Amino acid sequence: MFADHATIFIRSGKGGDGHVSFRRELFVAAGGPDGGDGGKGGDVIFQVESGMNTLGDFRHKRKYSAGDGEEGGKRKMHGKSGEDLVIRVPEGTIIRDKASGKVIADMSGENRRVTVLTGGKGGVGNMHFATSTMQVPKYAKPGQPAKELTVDLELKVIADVGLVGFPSVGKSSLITACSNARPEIAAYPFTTLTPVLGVVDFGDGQGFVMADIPGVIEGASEGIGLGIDFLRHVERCKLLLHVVDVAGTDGRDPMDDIRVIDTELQKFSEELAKKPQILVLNKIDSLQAEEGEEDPVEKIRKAYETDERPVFLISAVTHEGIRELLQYVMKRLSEMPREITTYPAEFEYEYDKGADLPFTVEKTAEGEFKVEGPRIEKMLGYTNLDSEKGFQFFQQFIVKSGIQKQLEDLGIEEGDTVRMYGHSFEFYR
Ligand SMILES: Nc1nc2c(ncn2[C@@H]2O[C@H](COP(=O)(O)OP(=O)(O)O)[C@@H](O)[C@H]2O)c(=O)[nH]1
Ligand SMILES: [Mg+2]
Repeated sequence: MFADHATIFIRSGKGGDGHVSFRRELFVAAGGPDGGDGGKGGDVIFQVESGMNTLGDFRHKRKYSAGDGEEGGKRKMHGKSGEDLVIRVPEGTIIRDKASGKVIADMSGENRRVTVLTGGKGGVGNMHFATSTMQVPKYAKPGQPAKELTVDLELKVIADVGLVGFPSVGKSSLITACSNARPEIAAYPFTTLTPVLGVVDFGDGQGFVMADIPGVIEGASEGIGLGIDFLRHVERCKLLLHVVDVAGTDGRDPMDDIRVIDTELQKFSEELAKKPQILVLNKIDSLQAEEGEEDPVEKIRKAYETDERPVFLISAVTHEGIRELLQYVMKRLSEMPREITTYPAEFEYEYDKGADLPFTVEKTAEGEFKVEGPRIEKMLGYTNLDSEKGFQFFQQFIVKSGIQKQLEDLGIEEGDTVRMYGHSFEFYR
């Protein structure tokens, strides 16, 4: 089946560690430090690939990692940088942080190439640590850790005009008749499984993009069948062409069809239902006036036509009426703002600088616990526990770092004591 969403795991490259080494020269027992810097980790970059129109590739591969930076070397050798990873996506893909649902980037409009995770910086080598008092530094800075994120990808195609309607009403035939798109056309439902975009060219750089999406079936907005997955594609369209089989092929009742599609759009979203719409009555070439029955076109006009939703008669087979329809569409579009709906970025990667440093949590006596390690030392070093803000930060740290969970696993109770580097706290949830 067509994929218009996917969940993947992305990871930028770790920075290479700084190197520890010393110059070795003839007749010199121990030269100065000459350990070089680590290379930078690779970035994870998303890039729009024209012509790509599904997220299908992401179903087979779910993990994406950029290259790690290499460690620095002897003789001040700089470590090699890790390779950037470029992930290609169709235009209109929205990248979200899975945990929070926040938008990281909407790959549409100006956003053709976006760096989502930057690689870790390389650590500096021991050559930078020599001072007059420390001439043989045996330490270098480790590279920054990799950044990792699970992201949801969602494709909402970008088109000015979207076709909606039941399967087999002639949507694919219409887009074929008026654009460069060549979707499958068949007498049975569900032939169109991927959204197809076509350019309707009016010459002189004038024109618009039309999207053919799979037919909406009854109950689509409740997730029955395929329909609902596809309705989201027309959310960004400026105008909907609601295509109807006015000839009532295979016993369809066009009056019923219009009512059902209207309710499905309404149920999907208020916004979709309110989008400017044109009722396109297709297959007028095979319309047969039944003896004694009211003309279906007249019936539809009476029941559904309004100033906001005009009715057009066409035949996607004989092309009758298509010119007039397209000219009207152009006119309506020209009255609308040019921009497409894009989603602003709202997510920023929170980089926990000490996350790679270790700590330990232990029970030292009945009702007494001790937490220590470089990660705690570092945090206490930059946190002022006497200020309200500082203390709030400290409390969040205890939860976020997993310390609280570990204390609870060790059976801590309210009122117990927790010691950290000379501070002692009473534990409350
Ligand atoms: N007579 C007639 N048949 C049409 C017309 N448009 C489409 N069809 C036929 O209706 C069937 C479904 O068409 P298709 O474009 O695949 O419908 P979709 O499912 O809405 O994309 C095909 O057999 C088409 O040949 C039309 O204007 N007149
Ligand atoms: Mg189709």
